[in-house]
Amino acid sequence: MSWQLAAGGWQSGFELCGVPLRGPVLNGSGTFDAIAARRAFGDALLEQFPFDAFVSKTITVEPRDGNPPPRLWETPAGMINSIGLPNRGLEGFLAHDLPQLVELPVPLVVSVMGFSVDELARLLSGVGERAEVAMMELNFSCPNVETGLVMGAEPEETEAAVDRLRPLTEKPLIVKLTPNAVDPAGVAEAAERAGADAVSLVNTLKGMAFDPRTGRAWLGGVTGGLSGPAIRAVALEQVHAVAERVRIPVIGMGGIASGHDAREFLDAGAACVAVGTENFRDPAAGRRVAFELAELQALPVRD
Ligand code: RRO
Repeated sequence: MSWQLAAGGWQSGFELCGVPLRGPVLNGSGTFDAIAARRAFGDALLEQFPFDAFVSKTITVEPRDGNPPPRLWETPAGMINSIGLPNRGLEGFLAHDLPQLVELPVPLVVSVMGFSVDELARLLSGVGERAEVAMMELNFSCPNVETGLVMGAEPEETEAAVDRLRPLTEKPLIVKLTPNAVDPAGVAEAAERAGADAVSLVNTLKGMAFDPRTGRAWLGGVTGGLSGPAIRAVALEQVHAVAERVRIPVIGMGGIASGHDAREFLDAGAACVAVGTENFRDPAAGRRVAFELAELQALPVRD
């Protein structure tokens, strides 16, 4: 891959699933609210956008309020979230969020989750036909919704779901894998067999915390998903195992907070990386990781 600056400022030669990207650093879905960031930082956000492609928060067909509070718990080197997929639903996303997200200066990936394959089909058809959307991510891995894990936990279900969904859009399909499966690499192979264009991993590991004062579960949703540097070694092992078994690109994530961390994921076989929990601490983390990574690779990166 070549990283030269091209006319218009984009680096040429780097791509994911045929979509040209200026570099390999994405965000993990749901870890960076680009609409709120635009309100806070104005056009400076567009001038120095932290990621090379933007992945939306996961949307569902119907609007959702999400889980009751508290929704977060800080752990050593990480956090547990139990957000529970709050979103405006398909219609609300198309009417309200999409027009704002298309103003971002990078390709847009829309993340979707359904409680059935029929719901996923509606989401893929509804969002996939929009020219502004570069790729779709199927979130088969949310840890905080009762039935959310079913499709991504088993190779057979994954293959059946992707097989049915694949023909519904011409957009590249990324399947987001859960680390809470017995055999994530088997699930990745199944997704590839059914026509997925890429896999991304890891989503959060199932976790739990107890309120020291009451002895009861801290999170309103009782259990949650653990993320941050605490899970990096687990994520690296899973990315390595998956990359050995599939030919499609792997988007690696799990506790990336520096260029060095990102390079470990590339060394493990990832084609791209995503920054997640670190965005909450430093909204510019994606850009910093990209610069640090480029420095490590002794390659130029766009200002
Ligand atoms: O919204 C969430 O609670 C959530 C989602 Br959709 C996900 O994919 N991963 C996660 O840790 N939390």
